[in-house]
Amino acid sequence: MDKKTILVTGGCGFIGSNFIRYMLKKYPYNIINLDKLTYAGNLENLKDIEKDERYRFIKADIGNKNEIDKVFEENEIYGVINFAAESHVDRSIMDADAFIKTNINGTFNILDIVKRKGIEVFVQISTDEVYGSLGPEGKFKEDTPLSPNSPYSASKASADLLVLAYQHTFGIPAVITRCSNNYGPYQFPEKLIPLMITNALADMELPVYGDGLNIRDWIHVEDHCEAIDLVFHKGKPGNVYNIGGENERTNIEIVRLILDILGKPHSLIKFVKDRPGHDRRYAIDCTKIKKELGFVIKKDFKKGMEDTVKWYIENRTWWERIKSGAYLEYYEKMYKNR
Ligand code: NAD
Ligand code: TDX
Repeated sequence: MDKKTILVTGGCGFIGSNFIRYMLKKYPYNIINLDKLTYAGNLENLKDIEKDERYRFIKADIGNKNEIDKVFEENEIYGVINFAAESHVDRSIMDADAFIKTNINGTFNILDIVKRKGIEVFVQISTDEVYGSLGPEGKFKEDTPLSPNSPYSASKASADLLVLAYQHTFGIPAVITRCSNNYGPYQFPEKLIPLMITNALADMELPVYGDGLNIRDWIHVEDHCEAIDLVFHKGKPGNVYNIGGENERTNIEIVRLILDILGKPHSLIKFVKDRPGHDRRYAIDCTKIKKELGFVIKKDFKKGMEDTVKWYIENRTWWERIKSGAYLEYYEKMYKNR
């Protein structure tokens, strides 16, 4: 039985928690979840597996070198998957400080210990946003030049460059994934889909930025987890793998779909002031991961959205607790008088 230990950072967030659950179910690995528990990190996201003897949670900050070094000193780590990040574009526009500390310095700290310790595989979870914005035609390929537009995407692009430089110079076994917009259970309700679902459930306005015609390429988080699994086990060091849902939608289409699934009126939609520097369109060409690693997109979008809406209906306590805490202050700052 394979008893190797994987270190997952940021496992108390949306994608990380889904990934840990997915990996424990599929493989015999031990998993250490290292998370700082920022506003976005929630131990409740993994409540169902917290007693699993193959799982361990460590509260630590990837921005703190000593804390990271200690985890590597005390454990024999086979592989690392770095999800830990500040992940919300709007917050990076309000204040980018934490984005630099976590997304850039934090990634650097991990790379440095990975170099010193010589682990077997390192996966950096990046994003399609590092490529910038597309016009009406074309898709992002792995060799599309990096052209990040927000403090968030610039911090993720910086981390990508560090990862590639460490791989090139020191030969560390690093790979990068760049995925498009995820949706699914446990997504923090500051992001488009859970914000709109939870606002609609509370009969609140649905704030659509600008003309609502910005386009994102949506992928269900389970499909993203399968893609990361493939990259972790079969990815070639020094390579970047794009991951996408081949599923381009305008924001307004998404918001209307949510209202229709819930049977709520479209009059809840409110067009508000646009996000500064708002990227117009993202679309991912994921031919490489499909051809080289056998990635298959499985989740049908309509079904995935229905399941997701159902999850938020059935887990009202989860998001009501979030929305009544410090989130309230954020919501006021971001949306009041917009
Ligand atoms: P999230 O905000 O839901 O979760 C981030 C997690 O990282 C939280 O648990 C938080 O506590 C933890 N964290 C933050 N700073 C930390 C630090 N300094 N040390 C340790 N832990 C820290 O984010 P998410 O949506 O799950 O995204 C996970 C990763 O995937 C990010 O790297 C993000 O850039 C990338 N990504 C996200 C999407 C998406 O659509 N959500 C798409 C592509 C890529
Ligand atoms: O209230 C809103 N109204 C609105 O119109 C919010 C929160 C968003 N939007 C728009 C902005 C975007 O065009 O919806 C679209 C999606 O917004 P977000 O959910 O904030 O995602 P995005 O900015 O596209 O970034 C996401 O995808 C890439 C994730 O948050 C990132 O972590 C990931 O890297």
